[in-house]
Amino acid sequence: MSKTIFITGATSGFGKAIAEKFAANGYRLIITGRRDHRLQELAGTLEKNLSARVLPLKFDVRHRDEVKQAVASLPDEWKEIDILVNNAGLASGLDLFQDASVDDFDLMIDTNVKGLLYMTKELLPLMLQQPGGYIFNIGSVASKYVYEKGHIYCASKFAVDALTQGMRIDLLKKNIRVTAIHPGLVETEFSLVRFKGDAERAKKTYQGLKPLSATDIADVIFYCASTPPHVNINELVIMPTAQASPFYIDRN
Ligand code: NDP
Ligand code: 8X3
Repeated sequence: MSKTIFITGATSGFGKAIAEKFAANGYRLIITGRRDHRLQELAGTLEKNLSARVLPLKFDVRHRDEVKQAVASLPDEWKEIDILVNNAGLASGLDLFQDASVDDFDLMIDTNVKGLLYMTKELLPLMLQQPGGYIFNIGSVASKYVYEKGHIYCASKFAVDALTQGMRIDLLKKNIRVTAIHPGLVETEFSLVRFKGDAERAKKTYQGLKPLSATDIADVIFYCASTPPHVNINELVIMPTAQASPFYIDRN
């Protein structure tokens, strides 16, 4: 039977590209996010163009009852999950700590940390029913470096890094692989969300350099998932060639 990948945040960016990559390689997909029309559209395209089997599930990872309900709603033939990609996440605002909004703090912690926890806790019992599961957690260079105005976003992604290590340790005897992917500048809707719809400001983030694409990240995740079962890539930090760290970027 085909393997099944469960992807959070598949309506855009990395999640969508991961769905396309794995669908093209014969995986069954469970795609999730809050924007149902995008989920339906992606499912339709992948079914039509790639004959993929796709189950769209609309829910908000911040809401524990929604996560619980989504997992409980899985039909029996969709309960064998091979890969979970904890990708849903966001930055909201880029302001000095003293000027930043507490609502933004809540949004980032609730999505990037608590959402990942709820999702993993709810899906693990299913994944543990068969050997060889794989969890990908999407961190960031913000898991590795703290930059000006990054405070809570960086803290939430440092937490993703710590949780990835903690899961790998605690799941050691369960034959589950756990990998953190830490990308640098990737052009998606990320900056549009961070700057709350200010497209001009979002565009400037990527000006003067060739950023990574969501497809680059999907390719890396597919590579990790394709390694033999005894290989666990603990983490990967991936930046565009024009970026050495959040502080050193070659813009021409
Ligand atoms: P996008 O904004 O393009 O995609 C984010 C995805 O997350 C969307 O599908 C969105 O779906 C989903 N999402 C956000 N909040 C929720 C929620 N509460 N419940 C369910 N789904 C949610 O950004 P990216 O693809 O770039 O971001 C994906 C991940 O990569 C994030 O964790 C981000 O922090 C991380 N990252 C991004 C980098 C970049 O430069 N782009 C670099 C490093 C890490 P919907 O709105 O439909 O719910
Ligand atoms: C997104 C990349 O550099 O804005 O996680 O933190 S960065």
